[in-house]
Amino acid sequence: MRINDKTPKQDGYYMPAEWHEHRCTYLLWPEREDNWRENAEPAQAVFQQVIQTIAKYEPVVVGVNVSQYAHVLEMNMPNVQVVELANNDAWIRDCGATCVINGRGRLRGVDWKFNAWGGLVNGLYFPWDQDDFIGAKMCAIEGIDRYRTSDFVLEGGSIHSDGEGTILTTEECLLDEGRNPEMSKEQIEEKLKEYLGAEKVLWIPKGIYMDEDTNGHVDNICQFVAPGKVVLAWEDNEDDPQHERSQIALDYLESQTDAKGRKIEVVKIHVPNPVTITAEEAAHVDQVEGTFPRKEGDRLPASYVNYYNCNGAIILPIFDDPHDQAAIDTLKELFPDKVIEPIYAREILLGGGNIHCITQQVPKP
Ligand code: KQY
Repeated sequence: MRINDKTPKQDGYYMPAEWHEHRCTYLLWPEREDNWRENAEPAQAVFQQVIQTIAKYEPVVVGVNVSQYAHVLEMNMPNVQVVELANNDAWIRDCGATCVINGRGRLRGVDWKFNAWGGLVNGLYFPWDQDDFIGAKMCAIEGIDRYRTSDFVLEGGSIHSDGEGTILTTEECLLDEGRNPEMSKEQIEEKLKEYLGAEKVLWIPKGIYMDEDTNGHVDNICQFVAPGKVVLAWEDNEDDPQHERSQIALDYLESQTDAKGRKIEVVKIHVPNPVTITAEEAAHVDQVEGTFPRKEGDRLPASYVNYYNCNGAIILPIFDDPHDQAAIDTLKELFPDKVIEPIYAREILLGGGNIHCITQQVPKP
């Protein structure tokens, strides 16, 4: 398939909202032992649950390194296609293509340059070469043309689109020195508008507390639920460092309008109580030079906002926490026509992200 020389905006393409109907969802299969404990087996069990849950609602494509291919193929999961897709880790939200559509039933992919969340400045592992091919390979499998941003680093978890011209992101992530240090905020904003076919970018100052792996991706703190309406990860306790971050985001969002001039309505979803790594969990992750060690007591960036909005369902991470039910109830009110599918997702969180980070939608054009 072709690489396009212009930008999606110049060609009349834009990123639809996540609730736009999907053709399918992509995931990658986890296995690296310096990120996932106990040979990644506990994480694989939860990934399998996520895959099978999404597959009840839409087709799923799972990309697997050759070493795990037979294992995953033999699971024989209905509505799931298993493809060999070499990867460095399993975060396809970030290394996969962002699909864009036009108003005439066509689909293309944006293949962002990927540098493992900060390259040689503060990236999480080296090399990341296989991950950087995932966007191109997704486009090849889907048989769609792509746009490649060779001079611009971005991960899909750092953006959300309302499908009507507005993009959400965070300053903490996009202005971090590990991605595009030579570019100004205005130049970065211009890239987002060109490659996502958007008119306006809303810059939330900071992401979730301790989301250090991603430098504060927006998909852990805020997500559109409709044009002009978002959910925001919230913390009532003023003594918890999350409170100030959420309050700053709330003040910012309530002071803004979107691309169509609408005020932003904010629905709060309280975060779970602090989730920290146990000694047992820390002990069974391989310590490798060049990757961030997992240490007992480290706080994890737990948030319900990192849910995935697929056809007919919300795939929601839960944490066996007193706040789980409120998150379920709030999302049920926001999406009365969808099934809320809660999944106990601590094992994904231990790897540094959650359900939104491990999924990537291909919209139905
Ligand atoms: O949350 C994400 N989008 C990715 C997190 C990567 C963590 C690697 N340890």
